[in-house]
Amino acid sequence: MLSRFFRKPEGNERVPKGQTVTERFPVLTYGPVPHLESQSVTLRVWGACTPREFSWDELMKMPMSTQTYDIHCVTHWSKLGTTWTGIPILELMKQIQLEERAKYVSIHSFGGYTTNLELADLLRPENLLAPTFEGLPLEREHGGPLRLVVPHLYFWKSAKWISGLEFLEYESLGFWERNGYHRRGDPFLEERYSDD
Ligand SMILES: Nc1nc2c(c(=O)[nH]1)N[C@H]1C(S)=C(S)[C@@H](COP(=O)(O)O)O[C@H]1N2
Ligand SMILES: [Mo]
Repeated sequence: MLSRFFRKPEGNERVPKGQTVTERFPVLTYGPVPHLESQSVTLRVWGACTPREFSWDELMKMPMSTQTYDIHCVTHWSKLGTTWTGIPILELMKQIQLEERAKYVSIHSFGGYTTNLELADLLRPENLLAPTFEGLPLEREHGGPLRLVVPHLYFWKSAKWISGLEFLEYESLGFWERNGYHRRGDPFLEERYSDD
């Protein structure tokens, strides 16, 4: 009987409209999967900030946090209770001098994928640069050695094989956003596609 009080919320309270829960972890990648040695992975920041490049070793020395959350893909699957370990974006940002005009960010990946975020959507405590999924090194297909995780937006915003953050004064659309996806992509508002 106790379980009645301690049970997790029912799936439906957590699953946005139009989504179906999957136990699997589908791979969605446009184009080839890059082969990257961890040591060759760096994170470059530029644009409306003091430019700098973080080495893999510098990144791995930053404070890490483990967080569990639901992820929602625009292709209608949701996966509940995924656990990621990584550098909180807010920790990384302590080492980045932003200019006041920075209002948007373009996320860049090895291989050329890009996606865009408003600064406020990047600067959330749950967002991670994650090398670890469910306690194991993140698989290459899922973005290993390092990917962004922005769980409050559709999963296309969570750039795999992240290589850089370009801070911008004006919004610049990323790969899927230029190809018809919504500029922001909140799954609970069903912001799947752009209207124009
Ligand atoms: N670099 C890169 N990141 C990417 C993608 C991609 O094609 N390239 N696909 C996006 C899309 S559309 C989704 S739904 C998720 C899928 O992540 P997964 O393959 O780990 O499920 O990654 C996102 N990040
Ligand atoms: Mo996607």
